Amino acid sequence: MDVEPNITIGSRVWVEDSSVAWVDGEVLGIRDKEADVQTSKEKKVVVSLSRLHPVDVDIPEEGVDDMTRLSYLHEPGVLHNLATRFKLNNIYTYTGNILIAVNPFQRLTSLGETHLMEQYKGAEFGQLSPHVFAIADISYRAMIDDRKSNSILVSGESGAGKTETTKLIMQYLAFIGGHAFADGRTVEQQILESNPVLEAFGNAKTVRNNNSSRFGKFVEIQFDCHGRISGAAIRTYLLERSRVCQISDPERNYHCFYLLCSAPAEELEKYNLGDPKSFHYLNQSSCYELDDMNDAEQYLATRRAMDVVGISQEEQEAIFRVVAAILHLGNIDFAKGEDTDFSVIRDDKAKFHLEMTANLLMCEANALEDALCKRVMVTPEEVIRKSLDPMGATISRDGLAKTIYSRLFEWLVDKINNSIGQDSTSQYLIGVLDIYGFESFKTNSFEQFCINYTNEKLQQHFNQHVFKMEQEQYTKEGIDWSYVKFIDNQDILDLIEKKPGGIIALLDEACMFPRSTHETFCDKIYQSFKSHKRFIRPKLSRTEFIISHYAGEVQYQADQFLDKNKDYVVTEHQDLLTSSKCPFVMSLFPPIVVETAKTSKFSSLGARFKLQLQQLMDTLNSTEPHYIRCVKPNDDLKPLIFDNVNVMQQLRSSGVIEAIRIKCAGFPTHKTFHEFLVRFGILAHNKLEGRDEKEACKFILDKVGLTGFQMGETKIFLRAGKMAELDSQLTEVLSHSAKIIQQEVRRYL
Ligand code: AOV
Ligand code: MG
Repeated sequence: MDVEPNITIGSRVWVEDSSVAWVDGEVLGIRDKEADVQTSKEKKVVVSLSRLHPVDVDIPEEGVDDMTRLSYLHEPGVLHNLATRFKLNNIYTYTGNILIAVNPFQRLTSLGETHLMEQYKGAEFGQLSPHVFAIADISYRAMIDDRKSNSILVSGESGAGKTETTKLIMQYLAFIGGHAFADGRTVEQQILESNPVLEAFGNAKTVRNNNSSRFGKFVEIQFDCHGRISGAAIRTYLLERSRVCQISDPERNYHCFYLLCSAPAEELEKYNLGDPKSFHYLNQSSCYELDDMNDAEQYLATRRAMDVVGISQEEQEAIFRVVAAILHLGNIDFAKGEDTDFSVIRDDKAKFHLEMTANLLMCEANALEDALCKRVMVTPEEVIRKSLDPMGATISRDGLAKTIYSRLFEWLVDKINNSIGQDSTSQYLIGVLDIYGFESFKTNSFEQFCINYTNEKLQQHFNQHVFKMEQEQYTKEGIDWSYVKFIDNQDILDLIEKKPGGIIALLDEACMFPRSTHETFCDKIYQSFKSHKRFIRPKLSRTEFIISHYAGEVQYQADQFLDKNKDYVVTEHQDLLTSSKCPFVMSLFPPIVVETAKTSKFSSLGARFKLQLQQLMDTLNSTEPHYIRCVKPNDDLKPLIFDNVNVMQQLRSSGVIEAIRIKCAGFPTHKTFHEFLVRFGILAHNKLEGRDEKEACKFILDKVGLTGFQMGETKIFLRAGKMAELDSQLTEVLSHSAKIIQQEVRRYL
């Protein structure tokens, strides 16, 4: 990238193009600072020389498996390399030690995964083609060798393949750290089977992904001193609650609702379920079935997975009873009562669903009706019973559905954690992070705000790791390296999370003031961030705001921010469910101790989420991170299509291009003197006697005449491509007799 392009007549160049991002062409003529270029799209264009990039003519036809081997590191080079490899079904490519994974939207392994895992086990990094298994393997080796926790952070936009990638990592770790001869339910089986359970309840079809995770997940796999899996902890982040009662066409609600509607007949009878089209929470969208998912089979598979993770038959039954209850709950409609504005249950059909819901939740139908339609207000003077109008009752009903569902999800996560068990003696772990990618829709609410905030946090972690660590290392080793600038996003994080004064803090303030509305909240933030360069006030709206995120601008609609930020359960709902005769339902709503209810201040989802994120960052900071960047090749979710413009946008916004630039501007390969000697000592032809490690390394480098390296205090730093040069020399030298010499060198060391 820092190579000054040497462009002359006849040069092959990349030219920017609106439909394919970059198109290649040949320079026909040069005038001043402009060139005439004939593109391969049969077009003649005039382009400023500064906007042209030379085509890398040296790279093999099939591309290179590590971007740092490209001779020119510019956007078109990187994009072209990924596209070339994708066509050959090589979906994985390294950039140094970052793995880029392009979603193939089809199964590619022909040999079977176990065979593949065998190959990657203990293989030297970079020796085999890039793969998720290689990243999992180095994380595991690093944990064992350096006695340090590691983490693997998987990121990418919705549908890019994060969850599938995470499952491959978990599969590999279970393979390498599993108990090969153990019988029964092993820890690793439980860990793997937690995925289908959580997906059934936490994933749904969205416009971006048929199996979109609507929660974030950090799985901490614990190992004992022998490197065997000894426990695990699953932490989840912010499940999207609104989906339970509100979906847009052509999306779906959470999978579990459809699975249950496809359960065996006797179960449907028990729960009085049938056609999903008859339920309000499902029929707001016309999508019921998914091409690649058989709900009936999936229902049975989920039940089996629940068995494995230790959820008993009785518990499973109770869980699905609650799922059915939510469907019936959604069908309880309200109408205005005679002579009043107060609401009553609309008709016999709605009454039937009320009975069914009460039945399944094991509470009194009358009590349920009251909890939905009435509120008790306690003032210092008196207790007022207020009836809600039909609109208010509907909101109350949906609130109840969301509360029950989110408690159910939390219960599942707790149950799985308890049943897998934590190894409190474990010192090392590998954490795997699969969190929702950056989102920008037509309407963006509080959920998108939190999701994008998460991504800002992770981007900062990535920046700090890749860039700052790289620089710090150069400084520590005394390497001369001119400072390369990178985009820091601390200013966006300050805007969101600074205390006091950030958006989350101001939102909490607004939530505590009884008279605030989303308009007053917006006024406040417009005022506070008037001159913040990451904050934009849209011209035509008084209830929206724009944040200029690292990955692009997102316009947020603030109208539901206050409601969604309030984290409380309506007392009437709480009382209703605490008094359920079903021990399971009761356990979802343990009674609130009166004292804390009175004294507890307002609890905010934003603040809680911020704290959770901070804890996650603390955990990540104590580990050695590895990054996987997932890329979605097209928005049609189809195999074999590689949409250049779309991919380019993702590479830019994920910081991959920036990371490549930084890496290659410096010295991407680092080896300790010792590592270097073990690998290349043989190039010295047995002349290392009497030299210390550093001198020995220098001797070898001079001997082979290598340029583009620097000696640090403890390590050698090589420019991009230099390792390959050394390796080819090594291949030449390695002969039968050379092997004997190497043994001697080793003995000397
Ligand atoms: P995501 O986790 O990144 O989105 P997924 O991992 O769910 O995306 O992938 C989306 C779909 O792409 C999957 O359901 C598969 O059909 C396909 N897919 C992904 N990776 C592979 C692979 N390695 N091999 C074959 N097919 C794959 V979201 O959860 O929406 O941000 O919130
Ligand atoms: Mg996912």
